[in-house]
Amino acid sequence: MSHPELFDLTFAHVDCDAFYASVEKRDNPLLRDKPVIVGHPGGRGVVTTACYIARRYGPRSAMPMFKAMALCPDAVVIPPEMAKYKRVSQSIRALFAKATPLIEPVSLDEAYLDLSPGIRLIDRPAAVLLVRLARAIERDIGVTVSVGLSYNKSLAKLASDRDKPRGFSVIGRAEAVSLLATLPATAIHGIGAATARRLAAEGITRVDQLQALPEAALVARLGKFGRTLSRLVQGDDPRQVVADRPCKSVSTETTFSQDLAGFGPLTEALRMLAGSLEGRLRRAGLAGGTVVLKLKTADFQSVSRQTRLPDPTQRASVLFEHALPLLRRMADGRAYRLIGIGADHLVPAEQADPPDLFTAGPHP
Ligand code: TTP
Ligand code: MG
Repeated sequence: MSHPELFDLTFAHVDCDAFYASVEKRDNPLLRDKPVIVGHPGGRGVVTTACYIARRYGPRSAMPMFKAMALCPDAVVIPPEMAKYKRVSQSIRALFAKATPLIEPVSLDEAYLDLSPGIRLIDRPAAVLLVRLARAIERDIGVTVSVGLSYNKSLAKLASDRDKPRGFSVIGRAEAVSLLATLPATAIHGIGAATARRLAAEGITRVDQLQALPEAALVARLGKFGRTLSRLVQGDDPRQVVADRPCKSVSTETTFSQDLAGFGPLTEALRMLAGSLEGRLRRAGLAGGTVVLKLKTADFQSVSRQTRLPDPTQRASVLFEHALPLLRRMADGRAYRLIGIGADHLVPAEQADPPDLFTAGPHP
């Protein structure tokens, strides 16, 4: 595998290949070279999973079983055993957790992983960790996965589907837009059947056509989603990987006795709060990968802004320094009744604040 951006990309999507069928083959080696369909046999059932051998004959997920059997009469049909697939899914998750705490499962067989330097638990490039993970899953759990690696979630997901089964596919910044241009509109995350029909009614069926439209034209057609879409088709997806585990945030806030406006006074309040946030993080043995600024306007509107830190930290000075530009943008004359600062994307304190040459300090 070679790619100029291989060692810079940190967003991964990992998706098991023909998941339920692979688990059944693992548990019964006699099935290994046979077409296997997982689903309830009989008249009204549908295919839940068709293994890759069965797929050669046409059966697919959600196809009526009678149709799948007509296409592939030799298929071995196995009723699904969800509890088992759930256990396998948890074992896979346990392997992910060795690489990163930031895991966002989407279903039993797929998850996003954030393997950026401030987050990952092993100091190797994401690509290396992913190859190791895929190998470990195959060896220890007995199913195969396909990996997508990119610089955001939707492209990582797109990538994981491009080289199935047992794939490893990379989409870099340099080729994202031109690659998207070759795809059907339905390849874009969020374009479901209904949206696709609406676009097709106007002759729009491909991503390059969407790329050619200004944002306003997409908003006119699709409302708020048009704005998201105009970014997605340019390879731009701001969504973070969100851990499903109670990776709760730590925060602190203060309500002013009188509403406060202006950058100066708000800055002073923020500086105080950053100090108390550091104390809270230290007590909890945690460090924040993201700093969150929260404000409430005089008329009770809550606004929050956040920014990713270069490395997870417990330090008030770092939290403050990164929250300040967020505050600068919000301190536009509006009066605020409350300000707060929080740390999100928490990691154990051991992974925080790599020591540098200038802080040979008192901390052990
Ligand atoms: P998918 O990841 O969509 O499919 P897959 O893992 O079987 O195959 P692929 O190699 O293409 O990823 O779905 C994961 C599991 O979810 C699948 O094994 C069964 C279940 N599933 C359903 O029950 N119904 C469905 O319509 C689909 C698509 C999946
Ligand atoms: Mg799958």
